[in-house]
Amino acid sequence: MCGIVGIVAKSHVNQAIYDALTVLQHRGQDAAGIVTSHQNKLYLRKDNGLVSDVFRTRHMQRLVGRMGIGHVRYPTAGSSSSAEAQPFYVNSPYGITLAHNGNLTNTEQLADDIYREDLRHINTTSDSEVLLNIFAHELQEQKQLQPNPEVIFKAVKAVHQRIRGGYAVVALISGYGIVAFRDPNGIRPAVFGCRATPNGNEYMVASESVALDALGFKLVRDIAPGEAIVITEAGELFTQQCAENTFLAPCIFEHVYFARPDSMIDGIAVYKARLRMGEKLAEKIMREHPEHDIDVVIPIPDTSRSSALELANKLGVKYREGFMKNRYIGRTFIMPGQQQRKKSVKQKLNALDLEFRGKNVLLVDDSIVRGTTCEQIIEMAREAGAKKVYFASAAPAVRYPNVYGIDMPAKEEFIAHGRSTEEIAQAIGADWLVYQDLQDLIDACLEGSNTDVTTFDSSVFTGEYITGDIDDAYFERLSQLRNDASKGSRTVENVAIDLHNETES
Ligand code: PIN
Repeated sequence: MCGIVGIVAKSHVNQAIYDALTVLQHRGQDAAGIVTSHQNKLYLRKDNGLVSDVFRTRHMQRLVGRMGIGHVRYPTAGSSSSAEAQPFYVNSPYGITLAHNGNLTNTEQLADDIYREDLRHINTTSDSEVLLNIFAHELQEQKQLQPNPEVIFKAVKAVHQRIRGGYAVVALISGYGIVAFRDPNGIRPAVFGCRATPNGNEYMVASESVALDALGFKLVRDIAPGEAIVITEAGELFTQQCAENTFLAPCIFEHVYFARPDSMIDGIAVYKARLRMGEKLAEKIMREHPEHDIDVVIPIPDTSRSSALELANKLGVKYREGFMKNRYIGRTFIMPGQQQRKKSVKQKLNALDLEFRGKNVLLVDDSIVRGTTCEQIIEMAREAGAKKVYFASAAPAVRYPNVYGIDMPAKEEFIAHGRSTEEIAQAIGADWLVYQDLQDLIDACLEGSNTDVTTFDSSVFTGEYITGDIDDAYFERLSQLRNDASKGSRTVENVAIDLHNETES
């Protein structure tokens, strides 16, 4: 998962992009980068680490210019070496930098085509560098000395024809403006907004609307699936549909876990969707366990709080915060390596014994993926004196890999792999376990929303992939890339030369 931002303003954008990246930090904590454009020159700073670690005052001072783009990264493809931090840069044509959220599913084929047919060199294993080179090649094919909206839209059209997968992209063309586009299924989110100033309109593109809110930009709308927008340095906005056969099917996992609750995605209020997930889950619990003896509902912070609250209301049971979270520790889900994950659960969560002692508790989490953290948390609840520990997941069982940009383990590592709900309950040590039904999850997102969405990419629950190009051979390659053993070794291999980046000095 990654977060992207792009701003064209009337004054320097370095601070605004930095601020936006901190608001999008939940989307990736592995690396961060900003590039700005000033008097036809690009200024780049990127490195591994949190936004607050990557950008020091000296870096910020060098990031001059009234337009720029930024990125926060969690690696879904490629290695986690700092050479793969984004944005990426190519000098021809015009000087383009690009940042991307998502995952291309035909990267290998594209990399080969780029080398053989487009005669371009790829220096990393990142699909974003591939995407940038495809875009650059297609722009070059237009043979224009200066870019303009028409040639950019043509290039984006050609990009859509060549690439497959889920992607939300923001690119900065030196001295010209920024370009943003979203895949033909709108799998990954992207919005744009506007802020009026005495000197004219300023525009901003971001992964989530919360970044616009934080910077005082008014949400204009989501970028439509397959649509591209161009904002020139002078502040002119151009939009065009650039893909054929578009069909909105956004990623439902944004609502389950990834997006901030205060974001609106495709007309759906994430917070409201999570409240309704809790309601639906309560209804299922009442159906499956009408005689339940739950004394207290306790969320596993943070994401599941909203669902757990409504779940408790609907069940007519007390809601208590039984786990306190150390807010200065990163999300365990997105820390590479199982050992690291195991260690960090205890550092991250502490049980309040008084809320557990002698009680039958229902723990609520947004989802169960590997099942390692919930197993440890159930153990903590028992150590804190709980009599019985029940477990509810606001999402259905995760059984299939995500190929559109959410980093998930190989399917053998899912706790639900080859297990029934009862077997999973046993494996994680719960007295019983209830999963949300997929239709209820979908209804929770759609009900009461003013949205064009009719269906979601729910492939992690169903194994149905909307882009229609996912086969066993693809999974085989993915499995090799994603098991923890290979992730561990990836960080030391293939460290490419870090080109065009500001140095530490
Ligand atoms: C945690 C969000 N959420 C917790 C992410 C854990 C699965 N995990 C997905 C549950 S937070 S496991 O809100 O960001 O703090 O099943 O892989 O053990």
